Amino acid sequence: MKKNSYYITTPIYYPSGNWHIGHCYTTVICDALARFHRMLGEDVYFLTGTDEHGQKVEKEAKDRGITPLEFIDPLVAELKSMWSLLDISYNRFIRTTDEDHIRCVQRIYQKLYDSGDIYKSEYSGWYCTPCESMWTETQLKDGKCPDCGREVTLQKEESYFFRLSKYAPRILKLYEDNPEFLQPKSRVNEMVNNFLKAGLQDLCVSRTTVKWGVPLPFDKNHYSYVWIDALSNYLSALGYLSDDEEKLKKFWPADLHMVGKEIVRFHAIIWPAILMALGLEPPKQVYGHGWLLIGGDKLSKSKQDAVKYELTDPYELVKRYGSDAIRYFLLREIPFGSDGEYTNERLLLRINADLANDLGNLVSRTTAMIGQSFQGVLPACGKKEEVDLRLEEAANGLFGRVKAAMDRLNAPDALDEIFSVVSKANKYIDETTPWILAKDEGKRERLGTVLYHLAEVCRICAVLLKPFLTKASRLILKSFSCEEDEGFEHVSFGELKAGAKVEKLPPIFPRIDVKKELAEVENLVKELKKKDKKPEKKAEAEKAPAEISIDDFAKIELKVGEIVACEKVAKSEKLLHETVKIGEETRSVVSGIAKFYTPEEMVGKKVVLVTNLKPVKLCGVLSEGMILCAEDETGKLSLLSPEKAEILSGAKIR
Ligand code: ME8
Repeated sequence: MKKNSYYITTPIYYPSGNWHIGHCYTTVICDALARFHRMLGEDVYFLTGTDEHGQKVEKEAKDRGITPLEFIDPLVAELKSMWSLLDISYNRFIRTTDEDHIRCVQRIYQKLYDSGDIYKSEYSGWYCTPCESMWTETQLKDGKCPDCGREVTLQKEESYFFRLSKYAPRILKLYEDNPEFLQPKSRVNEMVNNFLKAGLQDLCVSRTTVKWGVPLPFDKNHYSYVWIDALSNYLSALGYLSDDEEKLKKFWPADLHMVGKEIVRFHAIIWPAILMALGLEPPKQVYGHGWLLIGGDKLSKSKQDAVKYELTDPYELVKRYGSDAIRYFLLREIPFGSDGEYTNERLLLRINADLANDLGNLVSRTTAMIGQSFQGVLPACGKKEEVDLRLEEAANGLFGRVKAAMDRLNAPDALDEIFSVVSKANKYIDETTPWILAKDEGKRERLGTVLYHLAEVCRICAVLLKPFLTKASRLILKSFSCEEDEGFEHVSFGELKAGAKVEKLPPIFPRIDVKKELAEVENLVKELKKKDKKPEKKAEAEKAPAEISIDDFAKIELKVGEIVACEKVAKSEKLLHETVKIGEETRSVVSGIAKFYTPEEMVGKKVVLVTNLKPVKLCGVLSEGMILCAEDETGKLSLLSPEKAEILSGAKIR
């Protein structure tokens, strides 16, 4: 039975490298929760990391002529530095390429195989040879490969399957018996109606074509399915099936898997089924949060390019406004469980209204007044009036209200509670008018009482803000000579001792001129976009094949051909079917140039062809060669032709 511990996880991130503020959302929420639970005195294990295997990485690395790890390592370093900028206090950063993780995945597969939950069968799908990809019937686009548009062939492949179908009734029961298991409620309906009601199909959990994965212990030709590999990180990090399962005993079942809503299905159906098969308890809760939207769609790198001037790069945002401001925006602005729109303007308005005006002003006015009237020494609290008691009561009840919100995982509500007390304190300044009291020597005790109340509210709010604003909270506590590592045992009014040193705190969140800043950001985004384009070009250049020898070149047979007939390929907008005379020979050739040449224009042209390519069928038409074209930056195509028209077809190109 686990006690006084809290195990919280983020999903492990794909090393995409195109990090944006949407990526920070899950991890910042988890960090606030992890810090909150640490301050409650619990033993917290906060796990995050990277999901590094799979076809995409394998291909990206291959295209660049480097190993998958050479491709991934710098991206992982980037992600770690992003977490460090945002003050993310994870206990472990796990990589699916870590040795202990790989070992654990293999043992999980073996255990499931031994118990009969993984069995060998046949997977049939549509295979695209050039892309080396297998597709299901529904994934095909007009019956062709959805990636390259080429013909696909029906193939059967030997694969291993996980008996997911067997677990559907138990998963439904899990939802019924544990309403807290999957939150928010709407996600349960999605899972039940879209997947579970119809019954589940067994899941294909091995690949032979993608080799950048974990080899299966019982069949080395097969590699793990990426999602089983990825989900297992939640157990491998605790030493599951290793010699040391101490952490597992302490932290499993996980208290919370926080995930974006698009991956709830994996966490709330496949994952509990695997755990049931392994004989382990399911996690206590899976929470599917909403997305940061931009222009109404999920913020993603491609969307970011389409929407003009929103700055979404976490490094730039932290550099301009500081990590606290970014954390605050993410934690406060997006209604928890729902989607929320991201714009630079909303971010700046939040910073100004809450952080610069409300919190910043309260702290700088309080510390400045104690400096001016009491030489930076905290005055004693005298006789309390009604207005003081009201503020004191609001501050005293604050911890309970914040905790209740955090128990519901609702950081926006928790922050709302804290900032409502900050507002009350600012209103208290207006009501008690300390600047007038300061002018009257006879009101000195009253002034002391007012400033003491303000100081206490600042301190209590700072303690409660620690999980959210990691830097500002420390600065505030320090200015009141409080221990920076003060925990939730110090949230009652009256702890500050008269005579304590109070240092004047300059504005912790300077006010931003929104109009000016938005104009600057627009220019910055334009600059960043230009820079962004360059590396792409460089990557293209890097992708260019390395030098080849004359022998390599000699392998390509190039000849002049004359087009004697040409027609459009039925059901294709891109393809033309040419009949090409090459010397004595006539060949059928298909080319993707229908957007640039009509069939009539093509007839009679002399062109250059690669004549020793393996024949393929494109849209059902045989192609026995490739006509060469030049392509400019806009994507326009122009045929290559011999400069002298009298050159005969069949002439060799050297
Ligand atoms: O899904 N708004 O990784 P990932 C909010 N490797 N959250 C967003 C977001 C946005 N606009 N864009 C991304 C994976 N995220 C898998 C997980 S776990 C065993 C394997 C969030 O890099 C997303 O919802 O695509 C997810 O929680 C996290 O970023 C990582 O996404």
